[in-house]
Amino acid sequence: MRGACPDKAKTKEAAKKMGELRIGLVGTGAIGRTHIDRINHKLQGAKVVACADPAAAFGMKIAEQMGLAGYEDPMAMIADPEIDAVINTTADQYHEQYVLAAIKAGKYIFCEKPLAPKADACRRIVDAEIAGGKKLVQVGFMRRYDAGYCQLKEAIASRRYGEPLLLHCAHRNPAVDTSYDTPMAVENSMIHEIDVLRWLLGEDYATAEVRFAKDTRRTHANLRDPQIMILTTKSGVRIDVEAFVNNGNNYEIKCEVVCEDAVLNLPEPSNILVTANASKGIAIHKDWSTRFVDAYNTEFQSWINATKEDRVDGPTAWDGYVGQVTAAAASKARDTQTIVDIEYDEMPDFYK
Ligand code: ISE
Repeated sequence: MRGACPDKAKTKEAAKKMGELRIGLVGTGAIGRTHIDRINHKLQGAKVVACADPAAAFGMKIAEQMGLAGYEDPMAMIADPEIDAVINTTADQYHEQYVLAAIKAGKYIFCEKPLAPKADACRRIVDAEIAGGKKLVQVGFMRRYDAGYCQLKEAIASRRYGEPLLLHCAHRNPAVDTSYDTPMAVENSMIHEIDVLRWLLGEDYATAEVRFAKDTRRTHANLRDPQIMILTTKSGVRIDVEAFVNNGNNYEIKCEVVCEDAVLNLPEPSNILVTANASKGIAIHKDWSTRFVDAYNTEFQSWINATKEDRVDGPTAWDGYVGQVTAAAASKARDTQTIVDIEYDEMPDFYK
């Protein structure tokens, strides 16, 4: 049911007059609200004019607080002709239904990672998009927009340092809460490495393996922490990724690419060096929202621009599918403590 009051309807009208993309966002939790704020106050060419949440009352409350049109039913918002494009920041289990609804409505949709929690659900999205005959889906793998990863990609692609041979990576969070369990290290955290390293190297994976280390004293009964994921690519590049999500210190993402003729390291966005109280210090990142703030801004500005130009130019539904097939293989490898071969369906011409 629609819940827009007249002045909020005017917001949509005003956005239309200015030639701005009118976005409806489903999933009004913290990340969704951050994206509303970034689009409405920092970026150009679009406004989030409406929102909804699977928990209808919560979505309506956020709409009221943020001055947006609220919809009790997210499906009604997605289908509304006043909405040009959709952002999906719901919990993972809701992703598929809203992405399929946007495809059915012929609207561009940005879906936060993962595209869906299971590979078969991602494949259904891929099939629906192909059946609709038009690419509409972008997945929120924001690391592809990080300036440091872009520099690494350019350096690797140029081959001026020879072939990449080995990658040593780390994904460290200061702390996670007790709802974060062992599978989430792959499915929620290292899914970023699964996507961005495949993009960096420009090739798919062949095998996955996950091993545990000695557990930190900070962990709990449902979480083995740290873990190491080992991937090999089809051409034989070997990658190790440490996930240590209760490191007690900082949010730190490392990526070292060992090439034949050089070692390349991912740079971090720098902070000022402060001299005070008889010491010198540089503030560290405590979480991903500050570490990747520029990447998020670039990602959404690029999505807005491409959507207005009637195209998708970021990570596709196919990338979302490949990510989940890889994550499923890594999860199986962890549960069986074996090395698992990764089998993807053949890439449809539609995505080539
Ligand atoms: C979180 O869900 C994210 O997506 C962050 O980017 C990641 O670094 C963190 O480990 C995840 O829990």
